[in-house]
Amino acid sequence: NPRPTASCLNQDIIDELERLHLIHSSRPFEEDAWRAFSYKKCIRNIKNHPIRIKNGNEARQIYGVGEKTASKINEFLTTGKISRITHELSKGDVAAVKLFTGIYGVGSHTAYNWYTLGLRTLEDVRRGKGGVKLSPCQETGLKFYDDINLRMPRAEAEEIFLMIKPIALAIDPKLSVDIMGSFRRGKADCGDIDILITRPIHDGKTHAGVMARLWAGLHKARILTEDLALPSNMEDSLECTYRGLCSLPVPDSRRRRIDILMLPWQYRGAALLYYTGDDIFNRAMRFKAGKMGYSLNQRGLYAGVVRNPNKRTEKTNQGNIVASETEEEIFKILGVPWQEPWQRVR
Ligand code: DCP
Ligand code: MG
Ligand code: MN
Repeated sequence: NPRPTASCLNQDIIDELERLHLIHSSRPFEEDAWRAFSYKKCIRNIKNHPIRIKNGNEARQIYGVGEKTASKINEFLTTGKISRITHELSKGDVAAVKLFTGIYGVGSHTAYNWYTLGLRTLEDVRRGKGGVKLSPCQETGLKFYDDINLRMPRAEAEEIFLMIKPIALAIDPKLSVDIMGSFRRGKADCGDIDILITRPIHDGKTHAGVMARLWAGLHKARILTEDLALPSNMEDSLECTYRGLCSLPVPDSRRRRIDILMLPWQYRGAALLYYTGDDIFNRAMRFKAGKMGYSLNQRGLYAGVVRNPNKRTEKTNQGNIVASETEEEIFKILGVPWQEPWQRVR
Protein backbone atom coordinates (compact mmCIF):
# COMPACT_ATOMS: atom_id res chain seq x y z
CA ASN A 1 0.00 0.00 0.00
CA PRO A 2 1.16 3.58 -0.69
CA ARG A 3 2.87 5.07 2.31
CA PRO A 4 4.06 8.63 2.79
CA THR A 5 7.77 9.18 3.38
CA ALA A 6 9.22 11.46 6.03
CA SER A 7 9.72 14.47 3.72
CA CYS A 8 6.01 15.19 3.31
CA LEU A 9 2.76 13.56 4.40
CA ASN A 10 1.71 13.06 0.78
CA GLN A 11 5.14 12.41 -0.74
CA ASP A 12 4.03 9.21 -2.49
CA ILE A 13 1.22 11.12 -4.26
CA ILE A 14 3.63 13.89 -5.18
CA ASP A 15 6.05 11.32 -6.66
CA GLU A 16 3.26 10.09 -8.96
CA LEU A 17 2.33 13.65 -9.95
CA GLU A 18 6.01 14.34 -10.67
CA ARG A 19 5.93 11.39 -13.09
CA LEU A 20 2.88 12.87 -14.82
CA HIS A 21 4.65 16.23 -14.93
CA LEU A 22 7.72 14.60 -16.48
CA ILE A 23 5.60 12.83 -19.11
CA HIS A 24 4.00 16.06 -20.26
CA SER A 25 7.08 18.27 -20.00
CA SER A 26 8.90 15.79 -22.28
CA ARG A 27 6.45 16.43 -25.12
CA PRO A 28 6.52 19.53 -27.34
CA PHE A 29 2.76 19.96 -27.85
CA GLU A 30 0.83 22.87 -26.48
CA GLU A 31 -1.68 20.72 -24.58
CA ASP A 32 1.23 18.99 -22.83
CA ALA A 33 2.72 22.32 -21.79
CA TRP A 34 -0.61 23.18 -20.15
CA ARG A 35 -0.84 19.86 -18.36
CA ALA A 36 2.76 20.06 -17.18
CA PHE A 37 2.02 23.53 -15.80
CA SER A 38 -1.12 22.39 -14.04
CA TYR A 39 0.61 19.34 -12.49
CA LYS A 40 3.32 21.66 -11.16
CA LYS A 41 0.61 23.75 -9.52
CA CYS A 42 -1.00 20.62 -7.97
CA ILE A 43 2.37 19.48 -6.68
CA ARG A 44 3.07 22.86 -5.07
CA ASN A 45 -0.29 22.95 -3.33
CA ILE A 46 -0.23 19.33 -2.19
CA LYS A 47 3.27 19.92 -0.76
CA ASN A 48 1.74 22.64 1.41
CA HIS A 49 -1.26 20.49 2.39
CA PRO A 50 -0.84 19.79 6.11
CA ILE A 51 -2.80 16.54 6.33
CA ARG A 52 -2.65 13.14 4.70
CA ILE A 53 -4.94 12.84 1.66
CA LYS A 54 -7.10 9.73 2.06
CA ASN A 55 -9.10 9.71 -1.19
CA GLY A 56 -9.89 11.51 -4.44
CA ASN A 57 -12.64 13.63 -2.92
CA GLU A 58 -10.25 15.08 -0.37
CA ALA A 59 -7.70 15.75 -3.11
CA ARG A 60 -10.37 17.54 -5.19
CA GLN A 61 -10.82 20.10 -2.37
CA ILE A 62 -7.22 21.26 -2.74
CA TYR A 63 -6.77 24.37 -4.86
CA GLY A 64 -5.45 23.52 -8.31
CA VAL A 65 -6.49 19.85 -8.19
CA GLY A 66 -9.07 19.17 -10.89
CA GLU A 67 -11.54 16.34 -11.46
CA LYS A 68 -9.19 14.19 -13.54
CA THR A 69 -6.18 14.59 -11.30
CA ALA A 70 -8.34 13.80 -8.25
CA SER A 71 -9.51 10.60 -9.90
CA LYS A 72 -5.90 9.62 -10.69
CA ILE A 73 -4.97 10.22 -7.06
CA ASN A 74 -7.94 8.08 -6.03
CA GLU A 75 -6.79 5.30 -8.33
CA PHE A 76 -3.33 5.50 -6.78
CA LEU A 77 -4.70 5.39 -3.23
CA THR A 78 -6.88 2.37 -3.96
CA THR A 79 -4.70 0.32 -6.35
CA GLY A 80 -1.18 1.57 -5.62
CA LYS A 81 -0.60 2.68 -9.20
CA ILE A 82 -1.91 4.91 -11.97
CA SER A 83 -2.53 2.94 -15.15
CA ARG A 84 -2.25 6.06 -17.30
CA ILE A 85 1.37 6.53 -16.22
CA THR A 86 2.28 2.96 -17.17
CA HIS A 87 0.55 3.43 -20.50
CA GLU A 88 2.22 6.75 -21.33
CA LEU A 89 5.69 5.57 -20.29
CA SER A 90 5.35 2.48 -22.49
CA LYS A 91 5.49 4.73 -25.57
CA GLY A 92 9.19 5.33 -25.00
CA ASP A 93 9.29 9.04 -25.92
CA VAL A 94 9.75 10.16 -22.32
CA ALA A 95 12.78 7.90 -21.84
CA ALA A 96 14.25 8.98 -25.19
CA VAL A 97 13.84 12.68 -24.38
CA LYS A 98 15.46 12.17 -20.97
CA LEU A 99 18.38 10.32 -22.58
CA PHE A 100 18.92 12.83 -25.40
CA THR A 101 18.56 15.98 -23.29
CA GLY A 102 21.43 14.56 -21.21
CA ILE A 103 23.60 15.59 -24.17
CA TYR A 104 24.77 19.12 -23.36
CA GLY A 105 23.24 21.52 -25.89
CA VAL A 106 20.24 19.34 -26.72
CA GLY A 107 16.87 20.73 -25.63
CA SER A 108 13.61 18.85 -25.30
CA HIS A 109 12.34 19.93 -28.72
CA THR A 110 15.40 18.58 -30.54
CA ALA A 111 15.30 15.43 -28.42
CA TYR A 112 11.65 14.80 -29.21
CA ASN A 113 12.31 15.43 -32.88
CA TRP A 114 15.05 12.79 -32.84
CA TYR A 115 12.59 10.38 -31.21
CA THR A 116 10.16 11.09 -34.05
CA LEU A 117 12.94 10.33 -36.53
CA GLY A 118 13.34 6.89 -34.94
CA LEU A 119 16.37 7.47 -32.74
CA ARG A 120 16.34 5.62 -29.41
CA THR A 121 19.91 5.29 -28.16
CA LEU A 122 23.06 7.38 -27.87
CA GLU A 123 24.56 5.01 -30.44
CA ASP A 124 21.80 6.10 -32.87
CA VAL A 125 22.85 9.72 -32.27
CA ARG A 126 26.54 8.89 -32.66
CA ARG A 127 25.87 7.18 -35.99
CA GLY A 128 23.81 10.13 -37.22
CA LYS A 129 20.70 8.01 -37.70
CA GLY A 130 17.84 9.83 -39.46
CA GLY A 131 20.41 12.27 -40.86
CA VAL A 132 20.84 14.12 -37.54
CA LYS A 133 23.84 16.42 -37.34
CA LEU A 134 25.37 17.59 -34.08
CA SER A 135 26.77 21.04 -33.38
CA PRO A 136 30.36 21.12 -32.07
CA CYS A 137 28.97 21.80 -28.60
CA GLN A 138 26.62 18.79 -28.80
CA GLU A 139 29.53 16.63 -30.07
CA THR A 140 31.41 17.47 -26.89
CA GLY A 141 28.26 16.88 -24.87
CA LEU A 142 27.93 13.40 -26.36
CA LYS A 143 31.62 12.56 -26.00
CA PHE A 144 31.60 13.35 -22.27
CA TYR A 145 27.99 12.30 -21.64
CA ASP A 146 28.69 10.33 -18.46
CA ASP A 147 31.02 12.90 -16.88
CA ILE A 148 28.70 15.81 -17.60
CA ASN A 149 25.72 14.03 -16.07
CA LEU A 150 27.57 13.17 -12.91
CA ARG A 151 27.76 15.60 -9.99
CA MET A 152 31.20 16.31 -8.54
CA PRO A 153 32.15 16.15 -4.87
CA ARG A 154 32.29 19.56 -3.21
CA ALA A 155 36.01 19.05 -2.48
CA GLU A 156 36.79 18.74 -6.18
CA ALA A 157 34.86 21.91 -7.06
CA GLU A 158 36.85 23.68 -4.36
CA GLU A 159 40.17 22.28 -5.61
CA ILE A 160 39.46 23.43 -9.17
CA PHE A 161 38.30 26.86 -7.97
CA LEU A 162 41.44 27.27 -5.86
CA MET A 163 43.53 26.62 -8.98
CA ILE A 164 41.57 29.10 -11.07
CA LYS A 165 41.53 31.97 -8.60
CA PRO A 166 45.32 32.64 -8.51
CA ILE A 167 45.48 32.43 -12.32
CA ALA A 168 42.84 35.17 -12.47
CA LEU A 169 44.54 37.25 -9.77
CA ALA A 170 47.84 37.00 -11.63
CA ILE A 171 46.15 38.82 -14.52
CA ASP A 172 44.92 41.57 -12.18
CA PRO A 173 45.20 41.37 -8.36
CA LYS A 174 42.23 43.72 -7.96
CA LEU A 175 39.76 41.26 -9.52
CA SER A 176 36.99 39.93 -7.33
CA VAL A 177 36.62 36.19 -7.91
CA ASP A 178 33.67 34.38 -6.35
CA ILE A 179 32.25 30.89 -6.54
CA MET A 180 28.46 30.81 -6.57
CA GLY A 181 25.75 28.21 -7.31
CA SER A 182 25.31 25.07 -5.25
CA PHE A 183 28.87 25.34 -3.93
CA ARG A 184 28.19 28.67 -2.25
CA ARG A 185 24.99 27.22 -0.82
CA GLY A 186 27.20 24.65 0.89
CA LYS A 187 25.97 21.59 -0.99
CA ALA A 188 27.96 18.37 -0.66
CA ASP A 189 28.02 17.86 -4.44
CA CYS A 190 27.85 20.22 -7.40
CA GLY A 191 26.50 19.84 -10.93
CA ASP A 192 28.94 22.44 -12.19
CA ILE A 193 31.25 25.23 -11.03
CA ASP A 194 29.79 28.75 -11.24
CA ILE A 195 32.35 31.55 -11.05
CA LEU A 196 31.74 35.30 -11.02
CA ILE A 197 34.54 37.70 -11.90
CA THR A 198 34.35 41.46 -11.73
CA ARG A 199 36.50 44.37 -10.56
CA PRO A 200 35.97 47.49 -8.46
CA ILE A 201 36.12 50.60 -10.62
CA HIS A 202 37.37 53.05 -8.00
CA ASP A 203 40.87 53.39 -9.50
CA GLY A 204 39.52 53.99 -12.99
CA LYS A 205 40.64 50.62 -14.37
CA THR A 206 38.34 47.77 -15.48
CA HIS A 207 38.38 44.03 -16.17
CA ALA A 208 37.86 44.48 -19.92
CA GLY A 209 39.81 41.80 -21.76
CA VAL A 210 40.32 39.62 -18.68
CA MET A 211 38.08 36.83 -20.03
CA ALA A 212 40.28 36.31 -23.09
CA ARG A 213 43.45 36.20 -21.00
CA LEU A 214 41.93 33.96 -18.37
CA TRP A 215 40.60 31.61 -21.03
CA ALA A 216 44.07 31.28 -22.55
CA GLY A 217 45.68 30.87 -19.13
CA LEU A 218 43.26 28.17 -18.01
CA HIS A 219 43.75 26.19 -21.22
CA LYS A 220 47.52 26.51 -20.83
CA ALA A 221 47.25 25.19 -17.26
CA ARG A 222 45.18 22.27 -18.65
CA ILE A 223 42.27 23.20 -16.37
CA LEU A 224 39.92 24.08 -19.22
CA THR A 225 39.68 21.12 -21.55
CA GLU A 226 36.84 21.86 -24.02
CA ASP A 227 34.82 24.99 -24.78
CA LEU A 228 31.05 24.71 -25.06
CA ALA A 229 30.16 28.37 -25.54
CA LEU A 230 32.85 30.94 -26.06
CA PRO A 231 31.74 34.58 -25.72
CA SER A 232 32.22 36.43 -28.98
CA ASN A 233 33.23 39.63 -27.23
CA MET A 234 35.71 38.39 -24.65
CA GLU A 235 38.60 40.48 -26.03
CA ASP A 236 37.17 43.72 -24.70
CA SER A 237 33.82 43.20 -23.00
CA LEU A 238 32.99 43.87 -19.35
CA GLU A 239 30.05 41.51 -19.59
CA CYS A 240 30.32 37.99 -20.98
CA THR A 241 29.73 34.35 -20.10
CA TYR A 242 31.96 31.38 -20.79
CA ARG A 243 30.65 27.80 -20.66
CA GLY A 244 32.97 24.85 -20.91
CA LEU A 245 34.46 21.71 -19.45
CA CYS A 246 37.34 21.57 -17.03
CA SER A 247 39.18 18.97 -15.01
CA LEU A 248 41.89 18.64 -12.42
CA PRO A 249 45.09 18.52 -14.49
CA VAL A 250 45.98 15.02 -13.32
CA PRO A 251 45.54 11.67 -15.11
CA ASP A 252 42.10 10.01 -15.09
CA SER A 253 40.25 13.02 -13.69
CA ARG A 254 36.70 13.49 -14.92
CA ARG A 255 35.48 16.35 -17.06
CA ARG A 256 33.41 18.86 -15.04
CA ARG A 257 31.06 21.60 -16.24
CA ILE A 258 32.13 25.17 -15.58
CA ASP A 259 30.47 28.56 -16.14
CA ILE A 260 32.56 31.72 -15.84
CA LEU A 261 30.71 34.98 -15.74
CA MET A 262 31.97 38.53 -16.01
CA LEU A 263 30.04 41.71 -15.50
CA PRO A 264 30.41 45.31 -14.37
CA TRP A 265 31.09 45.85 -10.65
CA GLN A 266 27.78 47.66 -10.27
CA TYR A 267 25.86 44.39 -10.81
CA ARG A 268 27.93 42.21 -8.49
CA GLY A 269 25.37 41.90 -5.68
CA ALA A 270 22.43 41.14 -7.95
CA ALA A 271 24.50 38.57 -9.84
CA LEU A 272 25.73 36.90 -6.64
CA LEU A 273 22.14 36.73 -5.45
CA TYR A 274 20.82 35.28 -8.71
CA TYR A 275 23.58 32.77 -9.42
CA THR A 276 23.72 31.55 -5.83
CA GLY A 277 20.08 30.55 -6.04
CA ASP A 278 18.59 28.18 -5.53
CA ASP A 279 16.04 28.69 -8.29
CA ILE A 280 13.10 28.31 -5.90
CA PHE A 281 14.57 30.90 -3.56
CA ASN A 282 15.12 33.18 -6.56
CA ARG A 283 11.50 32.79 -7.59
CA ALA A 284 10.34 33.73 -4.09
CA MET A 285 12.57 36.85 -4.13
CA ARG A 286 11.31 37.89 -7.57
CA PHE A 287 7.75 37.34 -6.40
CA LYS A 288 8.35 39.54 -3.33
CA ALA A 289 9.93 42.22 -5.53
CA GLY A 290 6.95 42.07 -7.90
CA LYS A 291 4.48 42.48 -5.03
CA MET A 292 6.32 45.65 -4.02
CA GLY A 293 6.26 47.06 -7.54
CA TYR A 294 9.89 46.21 -8.27
CA SER A 295 11.47 43.92 -10.80
CA LEU A 296 14.47 41.75 -9.83
CA ASN A 297 16.93 40.11 -12.19
CA GLN A 298 20.61 39.13 -12.34
CA ARG A 299 21.61 42.77 -12.86
CA GLY A 300 19.65 44.50 -10.18
CA LEU A 301 16.47 45.49 -8.42
CA TYR A 302 14.55 47.91 -10.61
CA ALA A 303 11.71 50.34 -9.90
CA GLY A 304 9.25 51.60 -12.49
CA VAL A 305 9.56 48.74 -14.96
CA VAL A 306 6.51 48.71 -17.22
CA ARG A 307 5.68 45.50 -19.04
CA ASN A 308 3.60 44.99 -22.14
CA PRO A 309 0.33 43.59 -20.70
CA ASN A 310 -0.04 41.26 -23.69
CA LYS A 311 3.53 40.04 -23.60
CA ARG A 312 4.87 40.07 -20.04
CA THR A 313 8.47 39.38 -21.08
CA GLU A 314 8.58 42.61 -23.06
CA LYS A 315 9.42 45.80 -21.17
CA THR A 316 7.98 49.08 -22.44
CA ASN A 317 9.95 50.93 -19.74
CA GLN A 318 13.29 49.58 -18.51
CA GLY A 319 12.92 51.28 -15.10
CA ASN A 320 15.69 52.48 -12.78
CA ILE A 321 18.09 50.42 -10.71
CA VAL A 322 17.44 50.94 -6.99
CA ALA A 323 19.96 48.35 -5.71
CA SER A 324 22.49 46.00 -7.31
CA GLU A 325 25.99 46.40 -5.88
CA THR A 326 25.49 44.26 -2.78
CA GLU A 327 23.17 41.42 -1.82
CA GLU A 328 22.57 43.08 1.55
CA GLU A 329 20.95 46.19 0.08
CA ILE A 330 18.64 44.09 -2.09
CA PHE A 331 17.47 42.04 0.92
CA LYS A 332 17.05 45.26 2.90
CA ILE A 333 14.91 47.08 0.33
CA LEU A 334 12.74 43.98 -0.13
CA GLY A 335 12.29 43.75 3.64
CA VAL A 336 13.62 40.19 3.64
CA PRO A 337 15.78 39.28 6.66
CA TRP A 338 19.33 38.46 5.57
CA GLN A 339 19.79 34.80 4.68
CA GLU A 340 23.18 33.16 4.45
CA PRO A 341 23.75 31.34 1.16
CA TRP A 342 23.27 27.90 2.78
CA GLN A 343 19.87 29.02 4.09
CA ARG A 344 18.64 29.96 0.61
CA VAL A 345 16.66 26.89 -0.11
CA ARG A 346 12.93 26.98 -0.75
N1 DCP B 1 19.24 29.94 -11.91
C1 DCP B 1 17.89 30.28 -11.88
N2 DCP B 1 17.05 29.84 -12.84
C2 DCP B 1 17.50 29.07 -13.84
C3 DCP B 1 18.85 28.70 -13.89
C4 DCP B 1 19.71 29.15 -12.90
O1 DCP B 1 17.48 30.99 -10.96
N3 DCP B 1 16.65 28.63 -14.78
C5 DCP B 1 20.14 30.41 -10.85
C6 DCP B 1 19.89 29.64 -9.59
C7 DCP B 1 20.97 28.63 -9.58
C8 DCP B 1 22.12 29.38 -10.21
O2 DCP B 1 21.50 30.21 -11.20
O3 DCP B 1 21.26 28.20 -8.25
C9 DCP B 1 23.19 28.53 -10.81
O4 DCP B 1 22.64 27.65 -11.79
P1 DCP B 1 23.07 26.13 -11.85
O5 DCP B 1 22.32 25.51 -12.97
O6 DCP B 1 24.55 26.02 -11.92
O7 DCP B 1 22.48 25.51 -10.51
P2 DCP B 1 23.13 25.21 -9.09
O8 DCP B 1 24.54 25.68 -9.03
O9 DCP B 1 22.21 25.74 -8.07
O10 DCP B 1 23.06 23.63 -8.98
P3 DCP B 1 24.07 22.57 -9.64
O11 DCP B 1 24.86 21.98 -8.52
O12 DCP B 1 23.19 21.56 -10.28
O13 DCP B 1 24.94 23.30 -10.61
MG1 MG C 1 25.91 25.21 -10.50
MN1 MN D 1 25.90 26.75 -13.70
